[in-house]
Amino acid sequence: MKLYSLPLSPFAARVRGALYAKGLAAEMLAPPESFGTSSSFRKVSPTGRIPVLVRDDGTTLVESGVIVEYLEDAFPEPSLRPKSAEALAQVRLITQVADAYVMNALMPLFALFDTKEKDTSAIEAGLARLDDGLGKLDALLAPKGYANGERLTTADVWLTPIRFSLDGFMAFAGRKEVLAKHPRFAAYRDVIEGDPALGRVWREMNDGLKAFMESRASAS
Ligand SMILES: N[C@@H](CCC(=O)N[C@@H](CS)C(=O)NCC(=O)O)C(=O)O
Repeated sequence: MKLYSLPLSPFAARVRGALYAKGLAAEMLAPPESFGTSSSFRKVSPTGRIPVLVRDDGTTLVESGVIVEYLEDAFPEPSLRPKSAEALAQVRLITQVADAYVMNALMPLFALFDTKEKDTSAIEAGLARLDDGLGKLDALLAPKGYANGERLTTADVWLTPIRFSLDGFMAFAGRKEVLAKHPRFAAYRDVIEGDPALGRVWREMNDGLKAFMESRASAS
């Protein structure tokens, strides 16, 4: 297998997390320059986006959620899905809430802080939305350990890039207090660092962030 991926892409990071946690080998491929608008890349990725999984027969699959579920179905062991229907629903709930209420609140905030003239009312509204999302997520996390308790599941594969992006946001915006009311997700960073697969994803994203900041600094 091959995976079109970039170190800092949170969507590609999910798939890398699933590959590493399952012990699956995949060659990492960087997409071409301007892949989002490249007509030749559309032959590989109909959405023009990464991640793209290239199977050994050359067929491709896009959308991080679909790829992670495909890996689970095609390579069931070790499983990242809990056995009981109730626990699996909880895992899916965590991933859905993390995406819908945390990731979707977080991403616009980067743009709001990345301007000379700050729109303070939009920032305050955005921070309130993020705080609400973090509260919803924190309430769903297990009191300690992985997102759903003792075993790594697809929920952890989802949460790792989100937790990384949140750390990046807190540093970028100088808003360390964002996690103050959300102790479980605050402590979750230690879970990531203590797990070989999740920790690897975190370090790769960190390397990607450093490279991004350096190229941004040299361009300005
Ligand atoms: N829903 C997609 C989102 C993928 C996505 O937005 N990837 C970004 C990289 S982080 C991308 O390829 N952007 C290219 C573009 O928008 O032109 C998924 O979950 O895979």
